Amino acid sequence: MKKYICALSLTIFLLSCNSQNFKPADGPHSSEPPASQPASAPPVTVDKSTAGMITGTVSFQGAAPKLPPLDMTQDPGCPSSPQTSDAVVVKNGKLANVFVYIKDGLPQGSFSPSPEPAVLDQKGCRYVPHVLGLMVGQPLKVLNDDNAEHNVHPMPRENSEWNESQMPHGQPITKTFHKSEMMMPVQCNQHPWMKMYVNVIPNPYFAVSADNGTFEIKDLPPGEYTLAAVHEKFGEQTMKIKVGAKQAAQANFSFTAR
Ligand SMILES: [Cu+2]
Repeated sequence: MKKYICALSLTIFLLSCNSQNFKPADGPHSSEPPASQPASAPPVTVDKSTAGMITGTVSFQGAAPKLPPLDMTQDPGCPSSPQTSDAVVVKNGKLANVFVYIKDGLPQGSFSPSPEPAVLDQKGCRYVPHVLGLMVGQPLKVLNDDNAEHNVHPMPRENSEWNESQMPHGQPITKTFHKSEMMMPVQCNQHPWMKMYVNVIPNPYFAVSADNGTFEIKDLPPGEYTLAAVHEKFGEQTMKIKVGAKQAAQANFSFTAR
């Protein structure tokens, strides 16, 4: 962290906070993903000696909506006590499960996906994590830690739909998505309360806010970016942010109860 010059030297300017490009009432597909570069585009080389980062916190103003508890008693392989929903997670005024990503401003060219899979677990008959990001072409590995059978069913708009059952503690399912797509819902055909969102992004610059609302996007080339934050219930906000060489730029979002 020492190499990053901290907040005082930041140049951050907000031009369009609270823009609402994402309309959850119309379905989680309405956000436009960042533009994909053709696979043949020259790779972007990031100079780590000048790279910066963005850190921030997602806050929540007002009273968080009270969601009904999840009743999983239809399946003896699932928890028998009522479980809290992951759809809105607010603790101490901070909002978790917000997908934060660079929407615009990156250098032209392609970014290679990590060969390491992004992991989606099924644990206690819920998805862990509830919101996940991975790169176009990066494998997604789905695990089943439960004594219950699940049926993993992504419902993409841009990618190919699939739908596979997975036995209790069954073999992992590994898939790849070939096109950018925001907030792709994944549901379980066995358990109607199980739902999560996958974001398929053409670059590695994304994060999901933690339970304390924080996020971090590292190894960014210096530049001026459009940073977006999207939540399944509260929509999308964007802001302009400048990241200088070796700087840790700060970007804080705030969502409001509806
Ligand atoms: Cu299930």
